[in-house]
Amino acid sequence: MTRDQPYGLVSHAVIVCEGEKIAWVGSENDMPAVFSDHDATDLDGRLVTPALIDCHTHLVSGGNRAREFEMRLQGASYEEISRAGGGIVSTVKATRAASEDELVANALPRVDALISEGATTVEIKSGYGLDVETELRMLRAARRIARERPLRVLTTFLGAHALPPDYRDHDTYIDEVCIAALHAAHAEGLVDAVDGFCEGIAFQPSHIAKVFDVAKDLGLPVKLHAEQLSDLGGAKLAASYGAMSADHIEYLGEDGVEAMAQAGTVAVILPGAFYTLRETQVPPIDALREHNVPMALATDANPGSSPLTSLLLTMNMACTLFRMTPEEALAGVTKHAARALRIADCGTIQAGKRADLAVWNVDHPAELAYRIGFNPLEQRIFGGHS
Ligand code: DI6
Ligand code: FE
Repeated sequence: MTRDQPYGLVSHAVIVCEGEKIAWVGSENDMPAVFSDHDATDLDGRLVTPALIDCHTHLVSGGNRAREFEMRLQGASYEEISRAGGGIVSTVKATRAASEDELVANALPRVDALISEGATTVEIKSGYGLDVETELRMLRAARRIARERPLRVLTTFLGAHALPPDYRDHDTYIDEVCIAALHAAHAEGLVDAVDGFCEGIAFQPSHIAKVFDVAKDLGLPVKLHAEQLSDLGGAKLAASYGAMSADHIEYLGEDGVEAMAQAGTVAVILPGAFYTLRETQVPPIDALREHNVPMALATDANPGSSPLTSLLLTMNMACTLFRMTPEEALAGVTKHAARALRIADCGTIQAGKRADLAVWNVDHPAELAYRIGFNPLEQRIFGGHS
C-alpha cells in the first residue's frame, strides 16, 4: 500500500482475495488483468481497514466486580480494595468456582462485542486461577473460544498476576505454583506467550525474572504489565528479555522508553484502565514517538480495572485522554497490535496477508476514533469470509 497518503489510504481501491488471503491490492486502474474474471463485490466507496486486533485482554474470568465499582465511587482506591482482599483476588474466587463451560459462556458475550466492531484477532490471558488446575482451565476456555466463533485467539499465561489468598510468600508461590502451571500449560500446547504483573500490589522484578527465565527455556516469548501504578523498572526488565510488548507504562521513564526502542518492544497503551481508575499520570506518548516505539492499543478487558469491550471506544479514549492521533489509534488496533502479538500475517492490507478486513460506513478514517459509543461497521471479513 502507498505510504504517502495519511492512513495509507488508497482511493478507488480493489482488494483481490483468494482463499484466506489477499492476492492483490491497489488502485482499480492498476489491477492486473488476470484478476478481472473474479467475482466482484462493490463496496460503494466504503472505507476498508485491516480487521481490528485486541492484543491485551483478560476476557476469560468468573463473576464480575460491579460491587467494587460502587466502593470506588464511595472513595476506596483500587489498591486499597486489592489489599483488603478484593480486586483480582475476588475474581480468582469466582473463576476457581467456574467450570470450563461456564468460563466460555461468560466470555462469549464480551467476545461478541469485540467481533461486532470488526475484531478478528484477540489475545486472552490466564491469571485469575493462580493454581495449576484453574490456570489451565482458563487457557483451555480461551482456546475453545476460537472454535466457538470465527476468531483467532492467542493465549497468554499470566500466572504471575497476583498472590493468591492461600499463599503468603511471593517466591514460594512463583516457585511452587506459577512455574509448575507454566510447564503444565506449555506441555498441553496452551501457551503462546508469557506475561506478568510487575507492580507493588503484585510481583517485583526479581519474581518476574524467574518466570521469564522459564519462558526463555521453553522458547516462549514474553510481555509484561509494567509501570501501571508506579515505576519498578518493569519495561526495562522486559526489554532485556526481548519482550514482545510492555503494557500500560503510564509511569515509564525515558530510560525505559530507550530500552524498549532498542529491544523492539511494542508499547501497549491501555486507556480503559487509566479511565476506570481515574489515573492522572499519562503514558509518555511523546517520548515513545521520538524513539519510534510502535504504539499498540488494547481494551485490557477485565472485570476490575477495565470492564471495556469496545476497541472503537478504546481508540477514542487514546485520542482524548492521551492525545494520540486518530491515525495512531487506528494503527494501534491493527498494524501495531499485530506486531505486539508477533503475528506477521495480518494487521495491514497487503498481498500475501490474511484477508481479515473491516468495512465501515464512514467517509473518513478519523471517524472511527471520533465518535463515542457508535458502531459504523458494515461488514467483517475473516480469512476471506464474511
Ligand atoms: N493490570 C490490570 O489492569 C489488570 N491486571 C493487571 O495486571 C487488572 C485486573 C483486575 O483488576 O482484575
Ligand atoms: Fe491487563
